[in-house]
Amino acid sequence: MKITAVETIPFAIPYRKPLRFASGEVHTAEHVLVRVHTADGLIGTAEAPPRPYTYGETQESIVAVIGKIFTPQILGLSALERETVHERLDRTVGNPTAKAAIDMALWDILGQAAGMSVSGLLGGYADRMRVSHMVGFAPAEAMVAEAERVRDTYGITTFKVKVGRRPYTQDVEACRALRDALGPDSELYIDGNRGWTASESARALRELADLGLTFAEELCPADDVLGRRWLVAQTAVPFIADESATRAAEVTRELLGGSATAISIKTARTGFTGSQRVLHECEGLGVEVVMGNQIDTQLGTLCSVAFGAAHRTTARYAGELSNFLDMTDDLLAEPLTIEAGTLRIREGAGLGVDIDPDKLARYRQDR
Ligand code: MUC
Ligand code: MG
Repeated sequence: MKITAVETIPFAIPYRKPLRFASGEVHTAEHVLVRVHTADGLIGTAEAPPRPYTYGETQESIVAVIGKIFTPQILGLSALERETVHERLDRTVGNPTAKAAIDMALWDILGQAAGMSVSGLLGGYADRMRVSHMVGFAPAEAMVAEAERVRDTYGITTFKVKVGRRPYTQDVEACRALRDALGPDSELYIDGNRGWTASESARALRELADLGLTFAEELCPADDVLGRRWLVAQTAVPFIADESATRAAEVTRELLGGSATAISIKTARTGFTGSQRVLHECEGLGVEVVMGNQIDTQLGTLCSVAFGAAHRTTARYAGELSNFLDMTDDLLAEPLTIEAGTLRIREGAGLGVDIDPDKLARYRQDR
């Protein structure tokens, strides 16, 4: 299982409608397909979705760091030597989605070699997850119409509402309209992508107090250290750290510093190995987690559900697994389907990824 090559293929697939949130907007999935090859002919596949405004990665930086820095350090290692692979990748700070894609491709290889699904290898807890849908910025009526369409078409009843606009009252109005339209049985939580100040967040949460929100995520910058501690101390709903807690050490800092009381786990940025470290840390501390979405394509979504369904703690809440629905197309030959509000893992060895060669030829940007 000696690693012989790491391929990086930038590709671009437009969204049917852009996703807008406080730290940016996405019109086209400009991601990188990562394929790790081994001497015995196995190929592990994953995707790296750059979020320039969140982590500073771009398609170009991912291709460069994998090609120039990471690949030369891991060529010749066995796919089984994951700890050594990580020791070498971790010499470089940052670049979370580039590292995560290599990690997940290695797990894909392990699964294929063992003849077992990655989800089974990781923990094998469940064969599916409940799905949560992320509703981006729009006028309140349009956000309600989207949530109702997604509920009626896919049976999804959990929604993460993007907030963080100014004035905050427009987000309060949108959340209230969603609760009124969806009724008490739907689950709602909010994500501010650092858009508000701590005091705006506190005011908004007071005005939303009767809506029964399940979580509030990253409402204000974690760098406003005292402001965020002050906010979290007075907040009755669990407060999720997402982009402020991208690896186990940051999770420790946010939780022990009192700036978060729950954690978003994204396989797109911590792979499977780092996500397990974060998960086990949270379990040890008794902190709840949610499987987040890095605006993944179906390939990234397959990785999220493989991890989320594998463990009891990640399977507890609905995972953010539906944003590929807004894309015009995808690379997977066999599309994912959400039914009765749930998404199943892929059975079969490894991740069960089948890239459609014609679609890859159409969307790749390096030829
Ligand atoms: C999220 O949970 O924040 C939007 C921006 C980003 O970095 O991830 C998404 C979803
Ligand atoms: Mg978030």
